[in-house]
Amino acid sequence: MTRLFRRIAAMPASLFLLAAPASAEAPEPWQMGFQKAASPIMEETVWFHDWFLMPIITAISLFVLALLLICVWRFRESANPKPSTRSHNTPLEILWTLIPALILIAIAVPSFRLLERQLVIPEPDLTIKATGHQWYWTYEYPDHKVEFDANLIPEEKLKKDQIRLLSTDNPVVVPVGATVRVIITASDVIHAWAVPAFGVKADAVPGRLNETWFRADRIGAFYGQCSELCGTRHAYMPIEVQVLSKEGFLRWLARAKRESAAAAAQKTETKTGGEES
Ligand SMILES: [Cu+2]
Repeated sequence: MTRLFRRIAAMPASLFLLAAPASAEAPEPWQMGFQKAASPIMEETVWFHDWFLMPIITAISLFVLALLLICVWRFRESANPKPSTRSHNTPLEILWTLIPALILIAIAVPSFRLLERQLVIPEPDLTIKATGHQWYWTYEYPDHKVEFDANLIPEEKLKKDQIRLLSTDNPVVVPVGATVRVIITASDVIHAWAVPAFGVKADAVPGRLNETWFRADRIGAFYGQCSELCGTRHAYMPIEVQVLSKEGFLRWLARAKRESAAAAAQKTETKTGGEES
């Protein structure tokens, strides 16, 4: 706990100023691209996809299309009553093997760099355990003895700023700028914990712990969904992450601790009460 305080206090003030306007990152109707990045990993993912891979594959597609059109035109039957019998061309074959291999290597370098940054988890400020159930998520903050379930808010109970099929009754809350490690598992079948704006998606497998991490770089609400088909209500177990200022997070944490303690006390009470009767 004190370590978390210290880590948060040590973060540059600019981080909190930059993160001032609250935002919500959720899918929009007819959305074509990614949601706006809200973590360093997602920023790099967006760069890799939009500004690195996309130009390369567009150029390759246009080049192949041009070659095809040239062949169709030049070697059409009417212009070539007697077809060529040429079968191969060694220099050309070496080139069309070597050049694609070099392109693939050029793509692999930033790709593996990104993969490494996703998989090697930096020293976390906060650890959250997410457990998937049919069909809701349980969240634990093991260092702070906080535990709660997050269920979908039914359509008829939605408040003004809540989003249909995405808002939950108990969102995950994290401080802005903190490195959050998420430990992911499931109690029944395979689910997957995913928040697109953070560039995070990991399978929740019963009996196994998966790990991922994110660092939200702005305040706001961020939404994701279970991303592994897990049964009839798979579409109704969303993920909502509220990113708060460090003070807001600590206030929330104090309240959540009290509520978790009260819930745990009530549980043991009903348990012992049930044994007596
Ligand atoms: Cu699911």
